[in-house]
Amino acid sequence: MKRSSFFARAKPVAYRYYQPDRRVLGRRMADHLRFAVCYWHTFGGTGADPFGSDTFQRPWHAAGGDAMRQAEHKAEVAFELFELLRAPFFTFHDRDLAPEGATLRESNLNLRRMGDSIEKRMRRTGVKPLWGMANLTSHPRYMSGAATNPDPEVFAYAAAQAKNALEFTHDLGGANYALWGGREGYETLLNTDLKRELDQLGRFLSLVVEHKHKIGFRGAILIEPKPAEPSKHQYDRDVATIYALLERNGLEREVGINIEQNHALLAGHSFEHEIALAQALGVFGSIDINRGDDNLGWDTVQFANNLPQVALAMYHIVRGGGFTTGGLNFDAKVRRQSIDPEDLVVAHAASMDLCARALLVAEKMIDDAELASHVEARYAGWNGKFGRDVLTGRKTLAQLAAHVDKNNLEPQPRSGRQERLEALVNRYT
Ligand code: XLS
Ligand code: NI
Repeated sequence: MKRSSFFARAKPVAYRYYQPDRRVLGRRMADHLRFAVCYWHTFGGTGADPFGSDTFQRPWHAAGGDAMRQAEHKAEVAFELFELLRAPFFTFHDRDLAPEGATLRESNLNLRRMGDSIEKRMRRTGVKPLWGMANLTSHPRYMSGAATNPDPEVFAYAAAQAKNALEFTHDLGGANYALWGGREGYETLLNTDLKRELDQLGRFLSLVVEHKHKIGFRGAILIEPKPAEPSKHQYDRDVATIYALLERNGLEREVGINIEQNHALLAGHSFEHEIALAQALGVFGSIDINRGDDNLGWDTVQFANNLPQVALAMYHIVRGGGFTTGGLNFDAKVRRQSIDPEDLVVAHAASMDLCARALLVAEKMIDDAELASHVEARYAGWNGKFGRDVLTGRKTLAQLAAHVDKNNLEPQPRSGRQERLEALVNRYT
């Protein structure tokens, strides 16, 4: 592979655990994990934080450069990294790939022009989009929301942008189209009509789903929860909240959920809680894999590197049937001080290897079946006739009361065995 000067010093990646063709629980490792590199943090990141400016000197960010030429350079380096890592997928926002123009028409044209170049690179490398998205957060026109803006013309502009991004993702053969509502929320209820905004968000989602069917896009529509940041309160708070929004709009069979580790943490949940809940509700879609910091209340989006945590997540993912259109998207950024191009390679490679190792742990946990059999045994009572009758609505409250009375029931407490199960999990990792 010819190297651009950007990654000239990066060593070829050797994985310890990630062997794409290795069979794990009846599937290739690569098909379980479906790794994606995200365009925004990885190639758009500058190392800036709220207290300091850029620390990474990416050549395609040089001031005064030709924006389309810079986008081209970025694409060249991006596909080079995908190949170095042997990552099968990437994810993007429209504005990551091509610069915003003076009008929406010009922006769309820029995206189409970059699309031709991206498509050529996709054909050469076999790398595909896991999902595409419209960036409805960065531009000042969206400061008060995109779908939930008090101004219907902003809603229309966002809809036009989403239409174009969805069609573009479709043309590129994307496996999914995703939405995330960083500005779909509020800063203060003092100026917010919450009910109206929820209705607007529901309408927007419905429009996207209708258009997906109209153009014959076969991928899934995904929505990504996050409780806050950048807004004080976001309507797509967590899996449960999104489920309510979907059900209220009759979309629970149309839209899946893209769960992010750090966002789960910010919502006060464990990562595996969000995964298990999405599976229980039948809306599990995909994962933005990263890592938050238990001591910090914000979105640190570090590369996932915690084996027990990722192993439990993989356990739930695989036990729930694994990914269909989804995958593991590295929505993660290298730290402000990780300024070398090689840091980008190492960050992804190490995290890919960690996820592969976590998959092998999950395989052991599933093969061994001890954890699952504990859970099974704990609920065994519900499998009998009485339990089934209760759940299927064949017992009234009065009949249940009579049952207790007649049998003089006094159920005996049984241990939940938490410590034992925690020790069991440690044995696998
Ligand atoms: C931000 C989100 C973002 C989405 C894509 O917190 O995680 O990166 O995944 O807009
Ligand atoms: Ni994300």
